[in-house]
Amino acid sequence: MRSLTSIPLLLSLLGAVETVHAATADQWKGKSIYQLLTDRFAPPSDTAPARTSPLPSTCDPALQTWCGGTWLSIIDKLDYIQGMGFDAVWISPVSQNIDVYTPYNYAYHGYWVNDPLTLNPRFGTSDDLKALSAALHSRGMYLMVDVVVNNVPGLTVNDTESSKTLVTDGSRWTDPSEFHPQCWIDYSNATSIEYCWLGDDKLPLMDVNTENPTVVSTLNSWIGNLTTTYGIDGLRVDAAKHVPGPFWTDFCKASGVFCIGEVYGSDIANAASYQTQGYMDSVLGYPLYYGIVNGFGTPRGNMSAFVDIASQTLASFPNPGLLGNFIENHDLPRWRNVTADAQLAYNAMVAQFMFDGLPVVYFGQEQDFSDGAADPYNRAALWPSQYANSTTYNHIKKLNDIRHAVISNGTSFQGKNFLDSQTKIVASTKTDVAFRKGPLLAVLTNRGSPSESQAFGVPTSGWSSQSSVIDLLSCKQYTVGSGGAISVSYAAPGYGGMPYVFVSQMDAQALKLCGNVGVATYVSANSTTSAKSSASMEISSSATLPLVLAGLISLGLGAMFAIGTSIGMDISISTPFIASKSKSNWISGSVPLRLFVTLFLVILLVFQH
Ligand code: ABC
Ligand code: CA
Repeated sequence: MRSLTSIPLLLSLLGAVETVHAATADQWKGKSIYQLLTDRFAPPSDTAPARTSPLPSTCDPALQTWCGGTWLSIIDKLDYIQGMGFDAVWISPVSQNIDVYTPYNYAYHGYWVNDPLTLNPRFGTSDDLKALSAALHSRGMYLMVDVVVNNVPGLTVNDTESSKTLVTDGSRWTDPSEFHPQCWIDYSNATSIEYCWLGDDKLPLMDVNTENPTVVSTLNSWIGNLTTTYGIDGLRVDAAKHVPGPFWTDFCKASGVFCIGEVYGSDIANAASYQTQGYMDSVLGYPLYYGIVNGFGTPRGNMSAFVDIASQTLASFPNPGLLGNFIENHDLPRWRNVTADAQLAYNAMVAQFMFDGLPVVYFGQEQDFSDGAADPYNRAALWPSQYANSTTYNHIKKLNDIRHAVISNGTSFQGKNFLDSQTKIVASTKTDVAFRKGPLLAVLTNRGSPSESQAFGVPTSGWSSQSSVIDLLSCKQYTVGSGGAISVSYAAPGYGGMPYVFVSQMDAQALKLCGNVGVATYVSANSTTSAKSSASMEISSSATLPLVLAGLISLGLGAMFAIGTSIGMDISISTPFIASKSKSNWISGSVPLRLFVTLFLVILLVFQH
């Protein structure tokens, strides 16, 4: 009897636990986020019927109209997102939009919110949004919702006329006191950015008076309700730079969850002020985005600009680990529209994932979508891609896997783990950059796909000379050269300017991302050219015979050196195995030691054969 009465209580308690799923900045640390537009990510299905009728026969982004995606249809494709290793999904704004034809067509994107307090019926019902939230949580994933409070669409620049339209449109704000007086934003003036209007005279985005006490209290109690009702874990705050900062401090506190703001622009100090002033937990990494565009947007682009922006970012943000790092979004050109070169794109993505911050991948990036130099063409539906298991999909999976593995293993370097170590740029040239974050060393270039018999030497990798390291992207093994130098090759045909993510061999074994990379089981190199011209050593298990020969040659060389040095000759020689920038340290070792090591190697290899 007693147990029967407690069942409903238990269920309601479980329900409460289910909906109250707020996540703090600390809990978001280390997560990676998939950004999607609800209308365009997944098509209607039997379990997710369309809520717009009729739908266009094909989803042409130029039409700027609804294509049928809903909160329920997102659930259909969560395997696809989770399969890439994402921890969180950021969806379009969930609130009611104007539902009329405008000079820019329809509000399929969800940003023309006219009532934050009501859900957008085009995307589903309250139960549907709860279902999406529950589906994500049951996978251990987070839900991030985009929120728009700065502006509401007006349809006319005339304040009084606007008020009338707003009433008939069902707008939350209708009284002129709830808006800032009309003026268009002058981007050279900080006050204007906060108090004037976004949009244009064809579709004004009326600036909400975020100092009006009624507006403020309505918004603050709404956001607290929204996050608890739907179990929202984080907010992407639209147009954050257009609202005076102190408003956000209270709004984000009221939300009870992690807030990441959109501060669109390259001004690092301005973006950093959101963290330093405590306006919100973090911002999207617009400055770093411009850095990546400069550094990796064009072959042999401006790597020093990347290094500059990256260093300033690290110096200016109190918590760069919470920045949202992206290389495309619904307002920007597709990355593959910026660059057609696959290796450049791969390098940019490694920067996005390995730098301090939370990687944010915009849906379609994993399918190399390249149509879309601008809104609305950068918002194509994903379904024509058939959710293919593309190369880039797998690259992203690999990068997420690397992050998960180092985070869950607590892999550390000099006593600091991945999340607690700040990115440190350790070397750069006009075309290359190497940065360390904890146990990982990313070595990137903007040379592009064509191969060239060139190498990039990182003089001090942080690892000791002669130790073994693994590139987690190719699973190839390298030997660190003298003074801790690592040098990478760009000579592999078709793989020219490839990226590298190194980890010590010992850590690689623990991470289990490259099979068993033990001392005796060297991973086969897929290109001998890269091994030869590479400054570093790669040993293939199928290449024992050539190695025996190499050993014998070395023995000969060793003997030559022994004789040469004993008769006072100054011999300097560079072998194909040794970093071009650094000379072999075993060549500079003592003669008996050299001979002994060579002999030992030869015996070992013959045995193995
Ligand atoms: C509509 C049509 C488009 C048409 C456009 C004029 O109107 O759809 O076809 O071209 C929503 C919709 C859009 C819609 C707009 C306006 O509303 O999604 O489709 O465009 O009706 C957020 C959202 C965005 C959303 C809104 C509005 C805000 O992400 O999707 O748009 O709720 C500014 C805002 C930023 C806003 C962005 C679109 O506009 O700050 O919040 N995004 C400079 C400024 C930025 C400015 C940016 C673009 O231009 O500094 O503040 O963003 O206008 C660098 C500089 C930067 C500079 C860039 C361009 O160059 O360092 O400072 O940014 O070098
Ligand atoms: Ca404003």
